[in-house]
Amino acid sequence: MDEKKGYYKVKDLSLAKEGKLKIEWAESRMPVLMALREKYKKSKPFKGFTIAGCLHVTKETAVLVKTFAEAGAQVSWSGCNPLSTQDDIAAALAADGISIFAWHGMNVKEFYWCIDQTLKFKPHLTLDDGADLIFTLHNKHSQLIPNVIGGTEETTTGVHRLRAMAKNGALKYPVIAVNDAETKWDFDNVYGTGQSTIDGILRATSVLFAGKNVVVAGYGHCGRGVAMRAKGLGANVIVTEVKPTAALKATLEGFRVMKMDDAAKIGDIFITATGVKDVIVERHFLKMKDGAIVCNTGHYDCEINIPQLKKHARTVREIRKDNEEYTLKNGNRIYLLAKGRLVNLAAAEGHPSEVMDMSFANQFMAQLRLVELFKQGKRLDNQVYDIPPEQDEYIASLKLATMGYSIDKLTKEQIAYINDYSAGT
Ligand code: 3DD
Repeated sequence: MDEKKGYYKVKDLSLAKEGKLKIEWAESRMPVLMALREKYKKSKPFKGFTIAGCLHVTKETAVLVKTFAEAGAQVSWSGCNPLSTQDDIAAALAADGISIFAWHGMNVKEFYWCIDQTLKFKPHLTLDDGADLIFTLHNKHSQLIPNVIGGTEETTTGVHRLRAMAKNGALKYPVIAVNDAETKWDFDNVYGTGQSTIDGILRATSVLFAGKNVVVAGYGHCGRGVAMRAKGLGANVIVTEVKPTAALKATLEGFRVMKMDDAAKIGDIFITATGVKDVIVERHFLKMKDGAIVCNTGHYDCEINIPQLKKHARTVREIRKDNEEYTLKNGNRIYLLAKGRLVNLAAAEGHPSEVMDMSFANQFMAQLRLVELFKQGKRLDNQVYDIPPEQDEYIASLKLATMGYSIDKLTKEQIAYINDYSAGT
């Protein structure tokens, strides 16, 4: 094992061997990102640049980190959720000389300590999933901002936060919204979240989904994926929403739609995917059936009001890994998974490698664009930018090719027809 003396903090370096194997497994299923690694490992465009990242430490993230390092970057890294770090992966990255500060089960103080350590490397680039790093940089280490040429943001919640910062003129460097790339949100958020959320619930409960009333709060890209996969397992899916168009889409997909106040009485498994706080609160807990399972797959742990659940609990015990049994004063038991944090990453391994392949190809190309602009003496404004559509097409084409698919091409005549507005009936 190539243990370089570096500055890092992980739970147990002896897990590195196991983590290394999992990373190789992920590399074998991330052909687009590996093609980018192959393309840039000689020219090393990131040489001389430091990237500070704050994103779930999973086997897929490790492939991205190693790709940045192979492309010449110095990388410092922390996890973006106290419960999502895979300790064997963190150990493997540390053993590879990456300055990583992450372990499973850290408290909030330790979480921000880890972010602070990554900033000691004075990054030129930041990479966020939920905007905690960029927010900490702006509010606690603003003296480092002149050194930063730009950043990227992985998730919906983070992009919302950054667009609000930019609108208030508070954003001090340009950020590219990787989340908003079609080859990210329409695949990672839908198919990734759909499968990994079910994965997390099954690992924490091993319950039968068929025949169960599964209540999905939020019918955005993530909720849509979860509802689709729960239905595939034979569940009766109920959707709750606040957005009329989203609720309407759910009804046309054949899902029942109702208020949480009504769903609380009949639900067997509750999954929040809204990005909003207080989706399930005390009045809902008090209506729930004995044995109801409650979990969240949104980025932050604010969607289920846990203090209110605790307030009504007579006893709490961990009945199995990532599964706490709250016995309420009314005698009913409610099972909270992964302490209300995102169940797909806290109780499982997050999205499958195949779908993170495209999300992280977008991350790599967005960071490369920032570096290339810098080298040309250009700098974007302090705004949040979308991924260019041609990048989406490029990544989707690469992905299709690695899957062995080929597609048709528009002829010159068809292109002319599309551009010829005069052609009518
Ligand atoms: N996210 C889900 N699965 C992940 C994995 N296997 N590795 C790293 C991050 C992972 C979170 C992303 O889906 C992110 O895009 C989000 O939170 O939206």
